[in-house]
Amino acid sequence: MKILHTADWHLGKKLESYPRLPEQREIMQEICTIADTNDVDVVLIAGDIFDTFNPPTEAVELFYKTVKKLSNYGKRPVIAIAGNHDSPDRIEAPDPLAVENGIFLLGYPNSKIKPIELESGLKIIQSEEGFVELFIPKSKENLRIIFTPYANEHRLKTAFNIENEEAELKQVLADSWEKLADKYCDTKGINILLSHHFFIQRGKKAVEDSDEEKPILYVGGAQAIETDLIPKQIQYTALGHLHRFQNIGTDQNPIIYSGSPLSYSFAEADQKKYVNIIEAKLDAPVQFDRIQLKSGKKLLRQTFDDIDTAVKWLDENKEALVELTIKADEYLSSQDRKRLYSVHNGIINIIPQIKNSELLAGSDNFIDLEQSREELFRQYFKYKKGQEPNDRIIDLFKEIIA
Ligand SMILES: [Mn+2]
Repeated sequence: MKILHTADWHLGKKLESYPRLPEQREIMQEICTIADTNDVDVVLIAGDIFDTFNPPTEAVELFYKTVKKLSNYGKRPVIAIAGNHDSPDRIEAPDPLAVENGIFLLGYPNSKIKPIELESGLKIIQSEEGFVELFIPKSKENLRIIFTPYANEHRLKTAFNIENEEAELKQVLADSWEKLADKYCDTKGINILLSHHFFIQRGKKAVEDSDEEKPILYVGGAQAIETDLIPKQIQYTALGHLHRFQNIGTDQNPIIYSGSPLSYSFAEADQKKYVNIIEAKLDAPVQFDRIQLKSGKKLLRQTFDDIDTAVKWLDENKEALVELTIKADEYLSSQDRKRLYSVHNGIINIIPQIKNSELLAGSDNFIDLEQSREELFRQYFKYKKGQEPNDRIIDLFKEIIA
């Protein structure tokens, strides 16, 4: 059975105010083509389909068109879960229509797919909250999916009927997975975990990633889930959330973030983007081969000492989206600013860095804008309130940013 794993489409996302929808249209087409040319049997989308709870109409249309193409009239099932950027209700809204096309949209950890058989031969064999077993017509094999869309603390507690304030949520999740795996996941089918949460290897510090996506799940939700909590029957774990492709499992037992299909922040500027193609067999380790995506603009960050060099470089990199840092003795004049913008349409930010200004001499007015947003917020808070923000305020700030 061939499975395509992708995640973090963030449809509707802009880079500052620069719209990425044209690139998103291209990349969606590229993913559809990859599914076709690789003769994929199933598509998994591991959350953060949209960038916001209320995405623009064009983004919603693009999503529906894309999953319809991917599903190939119900012959190739598409299973998508909500991420922390998605509204679970919105994700599930088109459900009856989607199901008829073999598209299964899951918003909550306790969502359930109704049994159904399509003309294509696709069949839901059995299902319960957080689990589905499908018969895949093309490969004639059964696929079991334990799924956990993103859920904050409140959603998790509601989904699992938890009243105990102290309950450790990741343990609740792990127990539920184990129960489902023991009940359904034997060697007569392919067994997959599909989730949008933040996973780490026990004892290891979190991998460095895009500053935008890491810390948020510490707030309220299940916190970081150790990978050894994944049931042993699971042959492949398809994750969403981190934007850089990474395997936090092993070759034998892959636990993979497929990453986003486009670079969505300058922190991802140097990343290559992929979808993962998994070849799964009964009772054997899966094999996988990531395919690099080609569409979309490059994100480039560059620092210059003078405007002439910057202009020349901009002219040579017209197709990229760029963040410029200009080191100068004085603040950037409006004339220089104009000159830069006039040679390039994709300038997202110009960050002035003053080298020798009197402003800086012995004063603490200088703000280093290359610091993280959290650090900048800390400084601002201290400046405004005269004291350090406490952990609760920092957590709240992270949640708002997310
Ligand atoms: Mn996410």
